[in-house]
Amino acid sequence: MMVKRIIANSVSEAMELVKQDLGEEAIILNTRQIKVGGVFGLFTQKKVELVASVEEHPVAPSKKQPFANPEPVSVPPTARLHGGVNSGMTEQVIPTVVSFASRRLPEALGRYEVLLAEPALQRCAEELHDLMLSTYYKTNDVTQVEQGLVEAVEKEIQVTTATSRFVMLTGPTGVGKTTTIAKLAAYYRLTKQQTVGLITTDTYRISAIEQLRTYADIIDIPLRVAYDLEEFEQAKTELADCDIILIDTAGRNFLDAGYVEQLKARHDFSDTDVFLVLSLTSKYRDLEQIRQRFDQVPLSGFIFTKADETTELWSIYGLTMETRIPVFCLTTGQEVPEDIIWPTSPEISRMIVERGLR
Ligand SMILES: Nc1nc2c(ncn2[C@@H]2O[C@H](COP(=O)(O)OP(=O)(O)OP(=O)(O)O)[C@@H](O)[C@H]2O)c(=O)[nH]1
Ligand SMILES: [Mg+2]
Repeated sequence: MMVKRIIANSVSEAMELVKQDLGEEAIILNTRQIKVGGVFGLFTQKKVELVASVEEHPVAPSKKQPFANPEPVSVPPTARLHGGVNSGMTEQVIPTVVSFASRRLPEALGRYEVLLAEPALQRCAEELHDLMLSTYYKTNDVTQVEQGLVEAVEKEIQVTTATSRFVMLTGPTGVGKTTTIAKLAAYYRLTKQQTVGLITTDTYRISAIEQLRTYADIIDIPLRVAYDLEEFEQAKTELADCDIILIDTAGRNFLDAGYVEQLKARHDFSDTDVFLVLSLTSKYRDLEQIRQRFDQVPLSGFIFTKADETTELWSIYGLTMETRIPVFCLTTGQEVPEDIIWPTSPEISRMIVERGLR
């Protein structure tokens, strides 16, 4: 039996090298992440170490340029047959026949492949691919692969609460800002027993004011309408006694470059938690652009709406990973006040992974 130790930048690279060196019948004995190089722990590079073996007659290496130099390793006799490897590695070793038909995932992980094509995951697809492969080869257990994904997602997602008395919702047209304001107002008023005030600066449409007035009347809380920055400041002063003041804004076409400028002309963001409301039914590329428009606004968090109207939630992961902006809440339907949730980071991660694999 020939055993080789390969060091490469990723599991898929290492797999490619094994294939070239040992052929299609190679058996993966172990994979683990290692750090190489560096001085005093600085500037180290993350690499993947993979130990593979082949029974006999190894296939001649192909003429393709390898990604990295495979290093032969001498393995004690006890380590030579299935399951006995102990080359100073602590990971569990489960020999697994490698399918090298393509750089796709093994058949057992077929349903995970769809994830790698998700637009929201393009920047981390390779990392997730490697994670899934190495977990699978280490454990031979598909449920462990799912758990590994949940944990990887969880690391990137933070949640937040509103810490200011003033809470403003902004975002593109029709995403559910006003409906979410009504849900929040009911939550703070009825569940948390707080005094709540509403301000709307959406004066572009009469119906927008009426929509919020209806909710204000039902919940029995005051509403102020502000047409400019001066009235906005005045409304804030008038509602100063309230525990929490929710501010609704007009939705605008996010492709309009003046959107954020107009918003800034009508609002003062100091002492205010500004939440960007995004619909999960939007394309990921559009969500990224909307978020970029808000670079000049200090965002306290995201509110993701219409979680009930989509088959996947990967945008939450993509956006929070890119921006490090936390999640405030999710909305899950049109019903006021019930269709709003405040999941924890592990709950969001599980929702994302489970929905994506349905
Ligand atoms: N399915 C679903 N529909 C929602 C959700 N939240 C809001 N909606 C619906 O989305 C539509 C638009 O909601 P609005 O609250 O008026 O949206 P908006 O962002 O205030 O819209 P503009 O002020 O016009 O920019 C309404 O039909 C809501 O019932 C949700 O979580 N799920
Ligand atoms: Mg509205």
